[in-house]
Amino acid sequence: MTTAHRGTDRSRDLSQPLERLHPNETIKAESRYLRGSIAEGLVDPLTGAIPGDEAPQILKFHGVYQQDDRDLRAERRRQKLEPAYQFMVRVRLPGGTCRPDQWLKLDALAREHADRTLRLTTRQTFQFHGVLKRNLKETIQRINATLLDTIGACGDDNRGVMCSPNPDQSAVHAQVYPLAKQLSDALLPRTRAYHEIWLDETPVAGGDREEEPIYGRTYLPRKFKLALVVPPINDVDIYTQDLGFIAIADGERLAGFNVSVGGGMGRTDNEPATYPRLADVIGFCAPEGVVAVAEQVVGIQRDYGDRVDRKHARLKYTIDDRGLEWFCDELHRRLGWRLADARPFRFDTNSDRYGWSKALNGHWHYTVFVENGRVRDAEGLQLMTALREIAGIHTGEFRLTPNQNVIVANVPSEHRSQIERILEGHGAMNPARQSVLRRHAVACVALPTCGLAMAESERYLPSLITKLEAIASSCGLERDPIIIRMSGCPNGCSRPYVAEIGFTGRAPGRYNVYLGGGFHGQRLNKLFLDNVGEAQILDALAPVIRRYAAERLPAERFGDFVIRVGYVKEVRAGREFND
Ligand code: SRM
Ligand code: SF4
Repeated sequence: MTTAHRGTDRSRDLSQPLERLHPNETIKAESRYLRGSIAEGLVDPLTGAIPGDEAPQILKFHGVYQQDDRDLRAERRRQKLEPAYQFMVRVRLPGGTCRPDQWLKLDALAREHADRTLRLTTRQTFQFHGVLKRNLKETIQRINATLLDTIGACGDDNRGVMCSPNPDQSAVHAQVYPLAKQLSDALLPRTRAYHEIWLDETPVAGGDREEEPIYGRTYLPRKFKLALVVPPINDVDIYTQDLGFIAIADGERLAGFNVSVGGGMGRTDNEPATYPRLADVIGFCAPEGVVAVAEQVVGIQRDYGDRVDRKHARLKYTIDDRGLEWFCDELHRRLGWRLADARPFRFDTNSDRYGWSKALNGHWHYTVFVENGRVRDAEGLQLMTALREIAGIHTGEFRLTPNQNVIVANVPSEHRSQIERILEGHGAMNPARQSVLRRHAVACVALPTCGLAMAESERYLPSLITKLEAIASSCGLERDPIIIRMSGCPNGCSRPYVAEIGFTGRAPGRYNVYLGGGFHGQRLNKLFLDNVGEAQILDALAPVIRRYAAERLPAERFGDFVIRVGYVKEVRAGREFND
């Protein structure tokens, strides 16, 4: 299959005067292909920030966010000091897989230049928090020295490509994973800016006249996310992705992929024109067609995505505004061929299976529970040390999961007991010790690093879960999973709008509560409580959970139950979310 319509620098932005567009469009257009003033800002001794309004925007394309420690904000202001500037660095890790030697180097970096933690994200990668400006360049250089990088991990481009990480589930996994890397590389910005700024590559003569064959000089209107999934485990939450490839097996052979488009979580409170949306499955393509489909979907979004209003700029709105039929016609026209009819598939969960599981090749995988993705050493649980020691002896690889856990993958039988001893010695063995609610919970980072957080998430969900556990066990629900996700603001980084119970932060200590998401990510939830504190949350949820225990039908999931008995209305499309 060929790519009949490859993108060139003919983005819709070039046909419109820049002043009518969102200011970020001017920043991108004038950045000389993502150079901006980053290099100058890095050596400015007067501030811990990279100064200027544009540099932090361009920095994101390099996988770096300028942040400040929000725990210190008020005190610093009182002392008339600038905010405690620091940087978050996100690694590009297609499919969430890395080698033990890479783990060891990232672990060392986290202890030397970050906050002595490794943060595993909901898109299967590592984040470093708390990196100071003076250490930023060395941090990125050392990530590159591990043969990983950070380009395209953030910004208005294709983000980290996700892929179901459980290689033991079927022979098809081995055929799907390489495509994650291939897609990530195919959609990478081509500018040499990254190499010049961070890796001291000699600037290309006339560097600002580079070509970006896929993106053009203003890149995409907004971030773009894609994932590959292998049924029956929807761990990547395929319906929340801008573009999804759902593997279809023919026995042990990968026959191809169903293609899904138009998923997204982000919304803004009190702005009903913004809403989460689940992707539509639009057809089937052979494995050889995947890169072409991705390039053309990105091209459509580049040319038709909204460059005026960033709250309306994701692919989900392009599709809802113009219609799915229009989108499919445009895709087929650009491809020069048509997707075939979608094939049947089935999901049964979007969660991880913890502990040991046996792979088809006779090796073993151990899924380690990492509460809310934070790998650190704490009293009674030295997870960071345990994983470092495992990395020191492990002959397989590490796979990060979209639920913020890590799989010690491909362990030969003879190494099993050694791995167990290390985990046991550091309090990290046996995830079954955790309650079933906790094992199915996800929280975004939020405070103190996230500049957009309105309420706590990662630091608060564990204690809320303890209280919900007490309610669940008081009515005999100790063994029944309920998918719980919390985000510190409505942006939805923990994908809370597909959770059976979703929380999003409104203000310190206050949350919206959503009920009724599908157990395997197949349905959006619906607002149940608006802007409430913990006491109201527990008062309102306790009777719902107790009634679920008493009145559920055989095998009925919590999300289905709350709709059947009328706690919330079923949401069948993103546009119904705010009704
Ligand atoms: Fe996210 C912005 C953290 C996955 C939707 N997200 C942010 C920022 C960078 C805040 C900012 O812009 O200043 C957060 C940095 C916090 C910090 O201190 O680390 C942040 N997002 C995260 C992570 C680390 C959450 C986590 O706990 O794991 C995840 C990193 C993923 C990665 O490795 O690339 C993360 N973010 C997601 C997801 C889930 C997903 O992609 O599967 C979503 C929902 C899906 C989607 O995009 O629709 C998500 N993040 C957002 C949004 C809302 C986008 C929108 O369309 O409205 C923002 C805000 C924005 O872009 O303006 C955001
Ligand atoms: Fe920050 Fe909001 Fe994302 Fe949480 S959901 S990490 S608070 S942007």
